[in-house]
Amino acid sequence: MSQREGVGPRSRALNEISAGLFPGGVSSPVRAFGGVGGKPPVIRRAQGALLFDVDGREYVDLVGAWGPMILGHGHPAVERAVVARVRRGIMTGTPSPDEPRLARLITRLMPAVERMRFVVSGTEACMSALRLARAATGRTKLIKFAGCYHGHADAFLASAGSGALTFGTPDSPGVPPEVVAATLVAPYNDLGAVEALLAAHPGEVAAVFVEPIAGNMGFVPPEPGFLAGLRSACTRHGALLVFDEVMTGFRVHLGGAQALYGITPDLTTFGKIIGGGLPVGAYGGRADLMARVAPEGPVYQAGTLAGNPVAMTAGHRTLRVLARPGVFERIAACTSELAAGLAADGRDAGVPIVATSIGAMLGLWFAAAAPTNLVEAQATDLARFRRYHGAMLARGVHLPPSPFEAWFVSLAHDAPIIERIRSAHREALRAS
Ligand code: HOZ
Repeated sequence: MSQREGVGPRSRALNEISAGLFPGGVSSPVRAFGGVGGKPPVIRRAQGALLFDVDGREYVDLVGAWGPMILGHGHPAVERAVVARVRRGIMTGTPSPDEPRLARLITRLMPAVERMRFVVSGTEACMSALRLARAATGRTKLIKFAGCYHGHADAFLASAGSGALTFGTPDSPGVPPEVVAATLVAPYNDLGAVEALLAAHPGEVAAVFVEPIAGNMGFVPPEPGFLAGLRSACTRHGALLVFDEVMTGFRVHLGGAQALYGITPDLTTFGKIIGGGLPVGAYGGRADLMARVAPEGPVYQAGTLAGNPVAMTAGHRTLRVLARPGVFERIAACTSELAAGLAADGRDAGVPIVATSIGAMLGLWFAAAAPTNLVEAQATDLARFRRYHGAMLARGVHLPPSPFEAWFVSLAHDAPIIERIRSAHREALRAS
């Protein structure tokens, strides 16, 4: 694989045009490469595990559109279903058969989600779940974890992960202090801190929101007992437990993190995979809670493009393929083989690396030990990750442009693709 510094001339020219039109030249902050330096390649086409930029350069993709593309780009079954659905109308703003078809599949794979509401993004899903939790409990406060990201609604922009963390603005200007005053923040994996907050605010906490496997401060799994402890603390204190499975849903296990760890949350939020790459989100859970949502109940929430039938179709077909016998297992096996290979290459090169995975979600840290919370994640060798990212891109591997994002593997990542990643990795370790 040839090594190239920086992006090609067409990407550079388009980045310049976009810089004049969009803040940071992008539609979502992390994509600007501010977290790693340099400029992003402008992608023209995607197929399988590969991306092709406007300069004709090819990259192995480990971003997967930040999660949705678990079958790879352009999976034929998804593509066929989407094209057929587009021919019958893109959006009607009416009930369609596509919504219950996807919802029934989700409830089958995740039985704790008895009823749900489709929205258009993960941000909307979390924002709506919070409103419902507050209405159902008659309480205002919420507990979240430092480095977890639940979208960019005001209440969640306290110690937020993802782009907010990458760009050093985990608490955004423009959020009224009184709004985030109701947001209590605990360190991830620290059950004692959650118990202390619940005890200090008796009868005031509506919900505990958690990424059951954190992916927005980098990949940080829960320690044994943490999620079970949250479940029992919430039950004892009358707070709702909300699993944000926007990233983990159908990626760490076919039944999400809740099936993997055997925990039943009161509410779950979704995005990414359930839209197969088209804009979607959803929140759902206990039937008695969902009955409070308008028009059945008084908790208002609505959306012109909600339940878009093309997105419903893409999500349904993606989940159908994923649920075929052996498919999920194959992606998970490939992901753990990749993680083990990256770690072994690190050992051989004498570079302290932690590379681990759960299901089809992977994380790599330049550190001697895996971080268990945000403080430890920030103490890893971030400067080395930045150099490594550039070296991998130059060798044709497209990684998330931030140390604080998880990596996503797909069904299209086969043995030759894995070897391509590892060969670039071995060189990049030496070069960075
Ligand atoms: N915040 C998402 C990743 N954790 C999306 C990033 C993007 O699309 O730029």
